[in-house]
Amino acid sequence: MKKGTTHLINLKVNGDNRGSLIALEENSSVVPFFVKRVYYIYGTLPDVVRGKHAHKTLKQVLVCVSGACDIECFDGQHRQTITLNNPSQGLYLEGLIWREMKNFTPDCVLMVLASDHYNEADYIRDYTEFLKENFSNW
Ligand code: T46
Repeated sequence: MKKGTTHLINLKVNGDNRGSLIALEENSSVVPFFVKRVYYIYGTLPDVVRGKHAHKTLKQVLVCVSGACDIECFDGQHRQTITLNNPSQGLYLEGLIWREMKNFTPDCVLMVLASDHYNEADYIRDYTEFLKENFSNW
């Protein structure tokens, strides 16, 4: 299975005296895949931890379009926590990344662009299985 990668993307803001507009285009340098699904997460209570899984093949770009939340990412070797609190930043996730989303503000709306339809078979929800898959990668 593919080793996990994450990086932050600065999104181009089209701003004028009316406010701001950000456009996301599929198959571009910003969203490097064809978008088959968009979903968004909101109304998450502040003490709730979401995620706790990895994906086998899915590529995603996460954008916090309102409010803030922390995304904890673990590629099997390195752990990092990325705070998404700016709609002009996206977080790219690909390959084997164990992700946990936490510290949602009440106004948080986390929008996700995904490279494939929802498929439960693409999830690794068991942490031991994730570590085993990763171990065979290093
Ligand atoms: C991810 C992180 C960032 C669907 O029916 N369709 C969908 O497209 C999705 C994403 C979920 N669901 C159902 C499956 C569950 O019954 O919605 C319920 C909640 O999903 P889940 O517990 O997987 O949600 P999160 O917030 O833990 O994780 C989600 C994504 O599932 C996941 O791909 O990377 O956001």
